[in-house]
Amino acid sequence: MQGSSTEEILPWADLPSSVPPPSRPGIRYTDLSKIATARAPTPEFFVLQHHDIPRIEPGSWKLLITGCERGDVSLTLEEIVSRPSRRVAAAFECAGNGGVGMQGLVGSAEWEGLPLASLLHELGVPSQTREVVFVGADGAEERLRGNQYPSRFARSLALPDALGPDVLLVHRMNGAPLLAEHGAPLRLLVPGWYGVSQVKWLERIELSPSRFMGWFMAKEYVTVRGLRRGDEIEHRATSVGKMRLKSVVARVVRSDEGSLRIEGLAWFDGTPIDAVEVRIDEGGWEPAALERGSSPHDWIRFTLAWPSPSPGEHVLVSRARAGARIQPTDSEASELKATPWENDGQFARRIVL
Ligand SMILES: Nc1nc2c(c(=O)[nH]1)N[C@H]1C(S)=C(S)[C@@H](COP(=O)(O)O)O[C@H]1N2
Ligand SMILES: [Mo]
Repeated sequence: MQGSSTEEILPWADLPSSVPPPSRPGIRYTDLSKIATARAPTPEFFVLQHHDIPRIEPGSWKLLITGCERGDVSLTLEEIVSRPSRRVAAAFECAGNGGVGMQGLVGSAEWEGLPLASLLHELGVPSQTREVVFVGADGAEERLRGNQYPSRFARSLALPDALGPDVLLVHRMNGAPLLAEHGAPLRLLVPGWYGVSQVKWLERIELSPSRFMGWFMAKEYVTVRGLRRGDEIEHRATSVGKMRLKSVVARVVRSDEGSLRIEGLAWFDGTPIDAVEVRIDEGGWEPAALERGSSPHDWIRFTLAWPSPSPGEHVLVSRARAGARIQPTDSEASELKATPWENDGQFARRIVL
């Protein structure tokens, strides 16, 4: 799968020759057609946040941890970086990813940081703790029962999820210090969860005996989905959490000998992906070759040779499989879903040869 310099990435017929610019400043899409390595280089990794990127002075920055058995503890960056760190390759997708940015709100990187579990065990977790709340430095006014109050970007995890071995307080990304746009000096990584859980610009971690109902847990990033209960359809709202099984065709490459190959990416919540299949036009589903990353949380690259395509327009689509799960068609995925979040449907691409 090593690309040589004479290989050509063919243009899609379903999008402009480059990924369209995002609607808000400070936001960047991953251009999936440029991903030649199993990992997106940091400059290609998408950037998204809901408020302005905060200015943080790393020298005066501190992380405050409240509600531990030791009481409230604050740590400098030096005190965090000097503790033993762990590296995890993990991909995450924004739960709002879809056609607008050509599926470009997804990325994969090698993250390095302090395992949250080791820090919390050091500081002591009181027995009444139900959730861990992660609070960023950025924020805006939030509407609560008719009134506006200043608030911070924040998300919570149930305690068992927060104590997962790969949940990290990240200070390095792809072997370099974390960049401001990705949450420097410290961000949370929760492998297998949608992007909204990966809190950037962390300033406070709270051990809490009660459920956290902040804006990005209970108001936004809430998926509404119809569930069939016998003859009835019951609508259910759930907070965006673990990622759904998904794959996308990213590009078609012409090798120096002239043969074509279809390449793409697939990701899930840490459950192993067994297969990715590709369908060309009205043909059957063909199994693609898989190139796995170094951890079950990394995305998988898939490749399928396309030996003798006819000239003209073609439609390419992929679907991932994991155990009994199959990535749904676009109409199956959207049929009972009333919000744009967790868009896991198959994504058909058009190309003209
Ligand atoms: N503090 C803070 N963290 C945040 C956000 C935010 O608005 N503020 N956005 C979240 C969302 S919705 C996504 S998809 C990811 C994007 O991470 P990235 O910019 O490093 O790709 O950051 C998450 N962390
Ligand atoms: Mo997101």
